[in-house]
Amino acid sequence: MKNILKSIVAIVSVSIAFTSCNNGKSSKSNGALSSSAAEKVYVAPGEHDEFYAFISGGFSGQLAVYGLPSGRLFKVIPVFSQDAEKAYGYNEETKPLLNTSYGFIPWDDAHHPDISQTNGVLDGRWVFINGNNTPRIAKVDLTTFETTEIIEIPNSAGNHSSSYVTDNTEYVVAGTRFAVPVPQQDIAIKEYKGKFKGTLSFIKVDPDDGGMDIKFQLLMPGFDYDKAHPGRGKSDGWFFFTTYNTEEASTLLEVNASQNDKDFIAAINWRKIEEYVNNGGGKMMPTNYAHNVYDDQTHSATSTMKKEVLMVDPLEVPGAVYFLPTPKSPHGCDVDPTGEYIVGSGKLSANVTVHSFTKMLDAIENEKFAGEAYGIPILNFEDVLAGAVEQPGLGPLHTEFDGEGNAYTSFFISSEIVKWKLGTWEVLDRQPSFYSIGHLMIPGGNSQKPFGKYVLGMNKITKDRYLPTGPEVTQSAQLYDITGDKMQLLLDFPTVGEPHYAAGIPADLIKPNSKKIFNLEDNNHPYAAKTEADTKVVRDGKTVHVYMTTIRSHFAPDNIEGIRVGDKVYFHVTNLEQDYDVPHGISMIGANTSELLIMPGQTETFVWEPKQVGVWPFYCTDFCSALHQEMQGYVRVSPENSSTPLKWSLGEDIE
Ligand code: RUQ
Ligand code: CUA
Repeated sequence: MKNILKSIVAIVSVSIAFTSCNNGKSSKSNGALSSSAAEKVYVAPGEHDEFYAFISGGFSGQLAVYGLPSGRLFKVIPVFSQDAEKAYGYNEETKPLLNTSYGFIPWDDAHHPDISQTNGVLDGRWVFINGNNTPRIAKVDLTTFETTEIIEIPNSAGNHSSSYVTDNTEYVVAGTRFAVPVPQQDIAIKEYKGKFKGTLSFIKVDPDDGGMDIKFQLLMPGFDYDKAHPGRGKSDGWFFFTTYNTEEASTLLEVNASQNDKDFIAAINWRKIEEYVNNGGGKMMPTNYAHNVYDDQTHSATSTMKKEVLMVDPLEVPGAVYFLPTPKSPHGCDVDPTGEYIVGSGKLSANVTVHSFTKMLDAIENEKFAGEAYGIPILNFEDVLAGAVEQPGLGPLHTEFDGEGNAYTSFFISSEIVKWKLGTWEVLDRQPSFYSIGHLMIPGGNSQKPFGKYVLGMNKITKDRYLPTGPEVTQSAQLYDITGDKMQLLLDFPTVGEPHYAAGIPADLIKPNSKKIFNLEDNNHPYAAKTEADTKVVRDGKTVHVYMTTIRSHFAPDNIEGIRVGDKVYFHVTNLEQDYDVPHGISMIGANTSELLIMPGQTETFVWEPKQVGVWPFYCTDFCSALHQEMQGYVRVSPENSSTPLKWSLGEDIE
C-alpha cells in the first residue's frame, strides 16, 4: 500500500514538473497556434453561438448557461440556491420550490446536469440536475430557462450518482453516495457494515409535461454509489452505477476504502424491475419528502409532502441486479453511444477498465459468477472485460465519446485529456489541462448521438491562469477542438462556482422554442391585476394585499396610504408588458427580502413588514425605459392604532 502511494507521489511530482515545462514551451510557440485558435472561438458581435453549454455551478447550487465556442456567459439559472438577482427563493412564488422534509433549504451542491432525450438523442426539452447535500433532483424547463420542479429523494444522502436520463427520458435516476440506515435510526456508527444501505431511486418522467414521480427505490448494500450511466441502444433497459467503499468502512475512507483490489459497477435491469413493480411488486415504506412544482400559469410553486415510497429488495427480483468487478475505487461510469462498452475509471488503477455489455449478458446467461455480495451475484471479471486502456495517465475520472469510435478520458492527477480508441484501446492523443481536470463534456457525448466538434474540460485548479483575485481564484473550463487527429486547446474561460458535469446541445434544438413573454391572458395567479383598473389595496386584519401593476414607466398605484406599523404587506406585482425583454423590478426600502424581477405577463410577490411610521419610497430596479428613473412611488405608514383610511391612487392626490 505504502509503496503504491509512494510511486503515485513520485509520478505526480514528475508529471507536475512535466506539465510546467510543457506550459513554458507552449507559451513560446503561442503565435501561429493562438491566432487559429482565436478564429475558431470568435463569435462576431451580434452573431449567435453554435452550442449551448449548461455547466453545473457545484457549490453555488446553480446552473450556468454558456455559449460555445465563445465561452460567453448568458444566464445563471437559480436551482437550489436563493438568487437575489432573480428573486428566486425570495419571492413568495418560488419559495415552495426550496421546501424539503428539513424545511426551507436555500442552498445545495449541484453536480450533474443532463438533457432530456428521445430515442437516445438530445431533444432539448428539459435539463435535470442533482442537489447532493439535501438530496434533490431539479428540472429546468428549456423554453423558459427556469427551474420548474424539484423532488426530494428520501432514504438518500449525498445524492451524487444522479441525475441521468434513459434513452427516452422514461426515468431520471438518483443514487445515494453515502450509505445510511434505512429508515434512519439511532444506532452506533460502527454498526455500519450490513446495517447501512444504499438506495438507487428511479424517478419516472411524464413524457408530456416532464412531471417527476419516484416510481421505486432499490435497496442496495451499503456501498458508496458514485456515478451512473444508463444503457444506450443495445443496453437500453439497464443502468450502471460505479461503487466505492465496498469495504463498508465508516472512518478514514482514504485508507480504509482503498483496500479492495476491485470495487463494483452495479448493473441494474430497470425494465425488469419496472415490470415487477407494475405487477404489484415492492413494499410501500413510510417516509417523508417534498415534491415541489412550479406552474407557468399561476406563476407560483406548490410544495406537497409525500408520505411513502415503493421500496424494492433486489433479491426479490432475480436476474435484475449484478455486480461487475472493477478496479480500484472507480469514479466515472460511462457508456459509449452504441451501448456496448461500459467504462469504469478506477481512480487508483493504472488502467482504464472497459466492460462489454454483450459479454455481460453472456456471463449472466451462463452464470459465470465469482461469488456474491449480500446475495447479489458478482460476475467473473475476465468474463465481462472488453479490454483496458493500458497506463493512459493517472487518476482517470470521466469519459465522453465523439460518435466516431473515440473516447476522451479526463485524468485528474496527471492533469490531461487522453483520447483513445474503442475496441483497440490504443491511446491516440493527449493534451494537458490547466489544471486538474474533473469532468469533461462533448455536446451529446453521453447520448447515442454526440456532436463531436468540441470537448470542454472543467478544471479544479486555475492558479496562474487568470488575474489573481485574492485567495479565492476563479474555477474554469477549457475548450478543445476535436475535429482533427490531435485535440487543440482553443480557450480558457471562468465559470460560476465549481463546475462538475456539463451538458451541451446544438443551439438550434433549443433556440426556436425559447419563450419571449408570458401571455397576460393566461396569467392565473390568484393575486394578478391584469389591467390598471383591477389594481387595489385590500386589508384583512393586519394583512394587506396590494394588487399592483407595472408598465413603462409607472406603478399602479404609486401612492398608498393607510398602512400601519405591524402590518404584513404583500405586494403582488403584475408586469403588464407584452414585449420581449421588458421586465420591471421593484424594491421597497427596509423590506427584508430581495427585489422582484417580473417578466412580461408575470406576477410576483414580496412581503414588507413596516417597522416605522413615515412615508417610504419604492422603485423599479431594472432599467426599463428612458423614464425608468421616474418609475417610483410612496407608501405612507401610520402608527399601529391610527385611523388613516386605506387609499391608493395613480396620477392624482389621495384626498
Ligand atoms: S464528480 S469530478 Cu461530482 Cu461528477 Cu467527478
Ligand atoms: Cu420599470 Cu425601470
